[in-house]
Amino acid sequence: MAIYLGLGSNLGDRRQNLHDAIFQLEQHGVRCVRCSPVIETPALLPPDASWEWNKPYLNMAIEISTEHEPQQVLDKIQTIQTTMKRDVSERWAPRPIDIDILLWHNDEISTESLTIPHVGLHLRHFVLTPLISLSPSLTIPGRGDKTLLQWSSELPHHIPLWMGILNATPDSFSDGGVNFETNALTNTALQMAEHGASILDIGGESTRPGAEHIDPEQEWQRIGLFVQHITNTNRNNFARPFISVDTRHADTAAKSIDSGVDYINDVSGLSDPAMIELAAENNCQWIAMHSVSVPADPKQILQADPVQEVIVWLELKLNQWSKAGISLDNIIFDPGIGFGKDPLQSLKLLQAAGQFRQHGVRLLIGHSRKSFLKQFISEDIHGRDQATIGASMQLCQQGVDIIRVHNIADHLTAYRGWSHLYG
Ligand code: A4P
Ligand code: MG
Repeated sequence: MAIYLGLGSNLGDRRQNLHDAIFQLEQHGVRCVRCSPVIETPALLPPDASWEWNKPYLNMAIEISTEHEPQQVLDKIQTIQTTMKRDVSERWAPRPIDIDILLWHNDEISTESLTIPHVGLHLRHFVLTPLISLSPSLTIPGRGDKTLLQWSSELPHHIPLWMGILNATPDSFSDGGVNFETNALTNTALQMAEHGASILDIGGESTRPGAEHIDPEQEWQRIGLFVQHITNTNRNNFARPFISVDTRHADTAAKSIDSGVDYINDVSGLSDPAMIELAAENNCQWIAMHSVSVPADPKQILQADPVQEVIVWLELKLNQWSKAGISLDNIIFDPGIGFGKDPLQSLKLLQAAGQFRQHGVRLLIGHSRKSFLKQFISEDIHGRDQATIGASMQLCQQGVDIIRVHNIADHLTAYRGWSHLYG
């Protein structure tokens, strides 16, 4: 077990406030060991709140280490909140910063000023989503053996992490070529983060049907400068966008990890033993996708019930990865929409998405602009984006942890509308 804090801000420069608060915690001897990605969340309000309080939050969680006792950390939190001009006169009023102690190892503490685990942690997505991105299999002391992933699956709706797609490929199927330069990539990345992407996924190899194979050297030539630039720029930023590298090459994955990326997105589902070894040795997050062939080959598709086939594959792989020494807390499963599935099979996988989360690992879905959408909408990218957004809202309902899309700005707008109706 470890110690976790939750942070929220819905006044002023929210991202800067989160960063400043963690910086100040460090000055007070509360060291940040790991940060979660930052998410935007609709404000949870008391029943009699004024409409002016309804300002969206940015939330995140951090794992800390400290020599201080819990009450001393609470005192330091309150000092920081005061320094950052937090008005505590009204409970749940908008605030530049709120810092809560969520978990303190396995301890259960109940004093006049402190309740740990934090009350309501298991019922709030704005706490669960960031915590799950750090430690999905954590249990809550005093609340049985349900994991955080299971607690969140039981809630009626969900706050996902939005992952923005950045293609550094001249032949990619959707925004091919546009982002080929490091500067252009950096601009798009910053824009996506501003629009609400928690994670940016950069890829140098197209995996669309018929795409050309490239070797790891060519791949790194396409993405290396950008990856190094963006990780260096954000190295000391606690509230930074997280970086993922989309690669099936262990060499590229190793270079990306050395550069400080947070996720490796492997469309071959860790099929290369060198990738498994790398995943076992590094405490990075790994997205493992089910596929029948990479690049996708429309002639090679699953033969039976796609949901069952994918679940059988997942169970087999989880067993294999765990035997190889990979922590399953670091694995994110992707059923691979369109990779060896016909359009109807892709739809069935999307309809059943929530089920995959019952296998103890987080779930990512990447359906954005894919060709199965052509079955029921017009050909153009705009139409595909709108159909993608419609499907994404249903995926939020099903509890998908990470949704990987091209059009972050429109997704966040649609999501704000959808999520606010949950109150
Ligand atoms: N206190 C007791 N236990 C703790 C603990 N584990 N950590 C006492 C921190 N404080 C704890 O807290 C009020 C008192 O709770 C403290 O003096 C301390 O002695 P506070 O953080 O100053 O006040 P608050 O935040 O207004 O109340 P509370 O009960 O902590 O509420 P929450 O849970 O922080 O909820 N919507 C979104 N989307 N995102 C948010 O982050 N936050 C809130 C506040 C409401 N809606 C939100 C969010
Ligand atoms: Mg609070």
